[in-house]
Amino acid sequence: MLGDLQELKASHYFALIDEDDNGLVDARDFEIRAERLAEARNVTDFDAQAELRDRVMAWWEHLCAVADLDDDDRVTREEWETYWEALQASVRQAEEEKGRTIQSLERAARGTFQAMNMTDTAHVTEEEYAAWLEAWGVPESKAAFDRLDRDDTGVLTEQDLVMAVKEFYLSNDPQAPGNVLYGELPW
Ligand SMILES: [Ca+2]
Ligand SMILES: [Ca+2]
Repeated sequence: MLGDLQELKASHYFALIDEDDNGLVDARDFEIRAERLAEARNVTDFDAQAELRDRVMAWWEHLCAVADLDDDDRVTREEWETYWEALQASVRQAEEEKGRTIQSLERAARGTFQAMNMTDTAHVTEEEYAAWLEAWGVPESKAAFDRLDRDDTGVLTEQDLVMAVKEFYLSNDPQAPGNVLYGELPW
C-alpha cells in the first residue's frame, strides 16, 4: 500500500506525464514531452532535437518496460500505482533487490539532471530548473528550488538530484525536500 503522500506524488506525476490528458500514459505523451523540452531549452538544431527526442523516447521505453503490466503499450493509473507500490516493496526486500531499485532511481536522477542542465556544467541553476518545470507545465517555484538546494549553494548538483529523486519516489515524510521535485504538490 502507498502512504497518502506517496499516492499524492504518484498521482501528481502521472498527471504531468500524461501530456494530452487522456488518462493514459503512452508514446504520444513522450513525443509531446520531447517537443516541449526542445522549446523550453531553445533547441533548434535538427540533430540536437533528434538526440533529445531519442533520450525522451528511451525514457518512455524504460517506463513501458517496468510499468505496462498488460503489454498494451500504455500505462493506466492503476498500472502506475502498482509500479510505485512495487518500488516501495522492493526497497524493503533483501539487499540485492533493494540495490537494483536504488540504482535504477539513481540512473533516473542522472537523466533528470541532464535534462535540466542546459549548459552542460556541473550544476543546475535556478533558471534551468525553472525552464525544466515550465516544460512540465508547472509554475516556476523558488521555494521548491530552495528546498532541493538543501546545502544552500545556490545551485543543484547531481547529488542533490539523486537525493531528490529517491525521496520523490520513496519517502512518505512530508518534510522531505525531494517531494517538491516536480513543483509544489497539489495538497
Ligand atoms: Ca496521455
Ligand atoms: Ca497497460
